[in-house]
Amino acid sequence: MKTSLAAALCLCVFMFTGSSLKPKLVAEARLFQTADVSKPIGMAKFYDEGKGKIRLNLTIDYSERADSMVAVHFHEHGDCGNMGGNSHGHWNPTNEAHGKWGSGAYHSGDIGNVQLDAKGHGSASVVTDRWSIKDGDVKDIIGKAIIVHGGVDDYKTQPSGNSGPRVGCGVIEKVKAATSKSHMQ
Ligand SMILES: [Cu+2]
Ligand SMILES: [Zn+2]
Repeated sequence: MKTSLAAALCLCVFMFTGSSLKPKLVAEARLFQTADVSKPIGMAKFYDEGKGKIRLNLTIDYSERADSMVAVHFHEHGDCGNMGGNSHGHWNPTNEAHGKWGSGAYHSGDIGNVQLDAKGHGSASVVTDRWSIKDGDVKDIIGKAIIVHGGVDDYKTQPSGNSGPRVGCGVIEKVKAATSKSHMQ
């Protein structure tokens, strides 16, 4: 009995002090429908995990796309105009071929396919050292666009996986230090 109480207290103290070490929110992108920019369809949150790694937690809530698979990539220009066309091609700081995340070759923003459920909800999470939020860094993701496609990425076709129309878009923006205390969600 005494041991478990001590263990519980210990865990409690650990969780309390541990909370300040949680990854810090450093950037985010609010995603909207390209056909109607008043309609939000998701959120990308980027956290500094330390040691040069950044985590993306992506959530999509796109009811019009329920029960489908959508492809997600970072595109090189942070401009969602012209139905996402202004974002141009895939952001490709390492000059690699388009492909599947984690495979031999892929673009640094090839997040890949995300399955949406019956309500249009889906999520993805990635931790990588391919991104940074440092000005002038070739890996800097700030100002890039995140495009949600209405089709499935085949991970093969160059240069963009034959992923279909651009149905959602958002621009990655830096989160200022004063508001970066929010915990991971
Ligand atoms: Cu794309
Ligand atoms: Zn790509």
